[in-house]
Amino acid sequence: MTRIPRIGIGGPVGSGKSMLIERFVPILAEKGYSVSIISNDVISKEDADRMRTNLATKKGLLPENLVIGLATGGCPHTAIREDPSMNLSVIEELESNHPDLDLIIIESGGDNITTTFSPILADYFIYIIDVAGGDKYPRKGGLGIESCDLLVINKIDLAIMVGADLKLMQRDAEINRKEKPFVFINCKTDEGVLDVAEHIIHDVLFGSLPKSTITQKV
Ligand SMILES: Nc1nc2c(ncn2[C@@H]2O[C@H](COP(=O)(O)OP(=O)(O)OP(=O)(O)O)[C@@H](O)[C@H]2O)c(=O)[nH]1
Ligand SMILES: [Mg+2]
Repeated sequence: MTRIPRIGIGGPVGSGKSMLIERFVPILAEKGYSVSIISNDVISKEDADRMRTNLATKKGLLPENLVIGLATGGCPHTAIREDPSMNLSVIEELESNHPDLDLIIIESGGDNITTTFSPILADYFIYIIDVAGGDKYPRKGGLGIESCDLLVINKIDLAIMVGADLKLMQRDAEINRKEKPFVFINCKTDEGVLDVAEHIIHDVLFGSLPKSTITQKV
């Protein structure tokens, strides 16, 4: 069976995981990549429902069968790290029913700064924080911030309102992440979202033409 590349997106409650997905998936779609989303929530399946019926556009982000909601219960990191079996069984089904997919995106339920994905589950890890949590977070570090492949610092529009110093966040991210990348974004205006999409294309999909393009050529 084809193994479809997977990215995991984690971060604190409300940092913008779902909204980031909602913003970059259309960019990938426009470039011809076909994706599926597994949205983990602790109790509800609200985020997945929202992606199926995007209120802003009145149409779903993706066909309904490509957005899967999982209500994992317990601690969100359990379902993406300690025991990813729920997610893995959904992936197995996707790989068997939709072998032409280019990418599977797994959103974690909102968690804490020690969040990481099991390498069995995700090939690439995006950790997203927002400036409203305080400009201390890149400095405080934590497994998520330090070990992720791409750190996303969201809601830069709110910096002025909460007194967050973006220059300080940049300096601390550079120190704590060594050479690894990070981007500042604003999901409300899409500022920086293209950078995230380009990281995904370059780091995860690079070298693989969209399968839809390949199919067209055959
Ligand atoms: N001002 C502002 N608000 C944002 C931005 N990104 C997201 N939000 C808002 O932040 C709230 C939480 O966004 P979500 O995308 O639901 O966050 P999440 O991380 O998926 O939340 P959980 O899955 O519940 O942990 C929503 O009300 C968004 O509209 C941003 O860049 N700027
Ligand atoms: Mg969400």
